Amino acid sequence: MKAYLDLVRTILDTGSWQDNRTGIRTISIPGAMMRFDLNDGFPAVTTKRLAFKSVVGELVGFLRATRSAADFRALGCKVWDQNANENADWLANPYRAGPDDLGPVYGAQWRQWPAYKLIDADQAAQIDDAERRGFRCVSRLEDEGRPKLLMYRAVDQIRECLDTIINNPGSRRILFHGWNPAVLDAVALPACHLLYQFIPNASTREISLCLYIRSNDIGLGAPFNLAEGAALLHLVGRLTGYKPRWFSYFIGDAHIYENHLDMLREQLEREPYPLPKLVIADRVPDHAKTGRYEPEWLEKIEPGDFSLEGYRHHPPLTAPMAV
Ligand code: UFP
Repeated sequence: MKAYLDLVRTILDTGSWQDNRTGIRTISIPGAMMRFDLNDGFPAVTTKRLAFKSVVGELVGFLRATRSAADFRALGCKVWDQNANENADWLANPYRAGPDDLGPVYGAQWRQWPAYKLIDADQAAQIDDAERRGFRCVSRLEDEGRPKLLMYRAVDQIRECLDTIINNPGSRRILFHGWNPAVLDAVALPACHLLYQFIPNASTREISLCLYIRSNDIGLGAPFNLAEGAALLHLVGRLTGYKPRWFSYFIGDAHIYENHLDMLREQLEREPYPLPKLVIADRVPDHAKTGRYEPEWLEKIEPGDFSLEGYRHHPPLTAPMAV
């Protein structure tokens, strides 16, 4: 995890102080990147303990389109509790459906992106095409004096990525997005990690991931997000028959909160250990061995299916999360 510690150093050396909505200042840089060769091991931070169970609990929740902090807790992940129940703006939001509700965060967009089309009622070819693509008419209405059909479909972006990896691995369009402008006003937290692009290579049978994070809390968020992205790449590789290889992690606003400085300075004093290995349980089918494509494992996977082998780390360090 040298890349992580180097990024911490770069922010401390070259960053500028910034105010933000949380009231806790950050030292920040605009734009950063880390790139990991997963052949060297799984990118788990070793200069403190990574909350791995929480990471995989959250990932499984996302894959099930979870939108309640209670469901995340049941999967072993408590990181959503404060966002659901302690942020004053969200508590006053008219879309909040009650305690623990988060709105359609991450997984709801990954698995059920709400896609609408407004088509002129006389455009039969467009309506046929939309229906072939799974859109259904949900309403007929008048728009600027013309009759229209409002058509809807929930897009399972992840499933479509897997299908494309299987059927058209040369595609450079295998991506899913978490930033849906139509729901930004109705979620506890607008997506931070928001664009995931898979790049399979049919000749090497390797698959890589480019991940873009618009805003990243380098002390607490980045270790979590790195592990989660890498675990997702391992799972996607397993279900499609590709070996996970390069993981490129791009950040927009890379920042360290003022009250995380002691934790990070302590980590810079610590010598990193060799990286562990990620193991996915045998019960999860390996497409490379079975030749069968079983995407339903996106929902069947459990947090306990992921484990770290040989994870050696320094003692835990904690710091408050800015909400
Ligand atoms: N944050 C992360 N990773 C995440 C996540 C949140 O680093 O996966 F959900 C941090 C980034 C930022 C804060 O410090 O949470 C979100 O605040 P804002 O929306 O103002 O960028």
